[in-house]
Amino acid sequence: MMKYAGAILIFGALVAAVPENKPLKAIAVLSQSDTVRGNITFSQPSCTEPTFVEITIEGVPPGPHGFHIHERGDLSGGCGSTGSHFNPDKLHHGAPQDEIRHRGDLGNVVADQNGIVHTSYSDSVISLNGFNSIIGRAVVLHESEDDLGRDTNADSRKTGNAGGRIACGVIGVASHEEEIWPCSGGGILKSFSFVILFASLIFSV
Ligand SMILES: *[C@@H]1O[C@H](CO)[C@@H](O)[C@H](O)[C@H]1NC(C)=O
Ligand SMILES: [Cu+2]
Ligand SMILES: [Zn+2]
Repeated sequence: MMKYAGAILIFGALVAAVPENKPLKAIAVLSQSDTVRGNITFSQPSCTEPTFVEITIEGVPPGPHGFHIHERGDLSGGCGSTGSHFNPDKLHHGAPQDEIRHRGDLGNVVADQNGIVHTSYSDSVISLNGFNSIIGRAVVLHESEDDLGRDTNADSRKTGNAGGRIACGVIGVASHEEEIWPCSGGGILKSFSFVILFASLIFSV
């Protein structure tokens, strides 16, 4: 019995010693435009924390432009084949701050007089892990301003009337292999390891 307890103790200690989660990182590089260039990076410090979004785009007509995550990372037909706003919860279109919004609703980005967008913020609705992860979906920059669901016409609560799609990019993994998606299962194994560790401590005395 003592022999097994010792082995279990060592196993438990090893699993419990697995380092804490590293931030999950993703990137979308805008394409499908002759003039617009842009990098959008996403970083989530842990499985449940808000996702930090950093947006750098150039070559954009000055002013506000709808900026969303669309459901498909399919650029086979250009930005047109990325589908609708990412909306797994089947809610209506809204502003990023709204309780009721599409998961993909990131509102607008504003280009300055030089056509540059440079902004960053945290969003607690989009996630880089789990069932509703945005990995593999697409970022889309629109021609017009997103009305954030505030207009009276029917499309306002569907698309925000943001107009044509001027550039888009697929959201891909940007983490190192050893940092990859520790959220699914890792947490359970880790908490279970403490139970084993504790049990083996009791058995070994
Ligand atoms: C996107 O990232 C690449 C690589 O870091 C960089 O060379 C390029 O200038 C960036 N594009 C924009 C628009 O910031
Ligand atoms: Cu859109
Ligand atoms: Zn929407």
